[in-house]
Amino acid sequence: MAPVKVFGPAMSTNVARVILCLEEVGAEYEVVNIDMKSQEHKSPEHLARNPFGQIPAFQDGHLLLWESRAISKYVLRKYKKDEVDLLREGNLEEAAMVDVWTEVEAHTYNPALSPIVYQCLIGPMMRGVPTDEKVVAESLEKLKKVLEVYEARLSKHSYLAGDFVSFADLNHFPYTFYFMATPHAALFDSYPHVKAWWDRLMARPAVKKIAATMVPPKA
Ligand SMILES: N[C@@H](CCC(=O)N[C@@H](CS)C(=O)NCC(=O)O)C(=O)O
Repeated sequence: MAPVKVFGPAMSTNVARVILCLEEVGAEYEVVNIDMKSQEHKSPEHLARNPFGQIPAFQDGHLLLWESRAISKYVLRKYKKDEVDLLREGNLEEAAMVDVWTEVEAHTYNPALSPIVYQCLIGPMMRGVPTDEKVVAESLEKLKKVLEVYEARLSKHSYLAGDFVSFADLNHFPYTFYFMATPHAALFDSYPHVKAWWDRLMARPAVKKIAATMVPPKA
């Protein structure tokens, strides 16, 4: 059977989220690079895969998907095994907690943390746009409040959804990985349970493998 395809530069955060899930479940896959500099993501071929002209896109035979979190869930459902069950859909309460913390990542954590990554790394290093320190300072204040909630949660459970690793945790990997290359990485040291959780995630073989391919732009 042809391997599933992920379209987009592997180093890109939302693409890395999908690739990490493919690695976690041990699926065979192919990464098809999309050249963002030449606007390939806005080409008719790519718009047929993702009508919003963004990366990632994903193909499994006739099925075309976009939105990295939705693609990731498809991958985790399709390749679920007893020993790799990252959505816990066999248990209503556990699955609900995975959903809760997956939503928290998308709507609370990421909006606080990702502007710092854009301002400190992606803008200055890849697009020649200087860091807006006001945006960074405001985002850091938001992030501290979010991390206080994470610290409380992770002082009671080893992972976000409970005492089991899940998609809710893995979902945090790409942006947090790049955050750790910003001058503000030490912020996590103030939240020991969050830091220990991050270190546990970084020790996972699939995470190590993907991290080795994602060289952060130099700050
Ligand atoms: N919510 C989408 C966001 C996708 C997204 O923002 N992709 C960026 C790259 S990381 C992109 O394609 N940017 C180019 C554009 O929007 O034109 C997802 O999770 O897949």
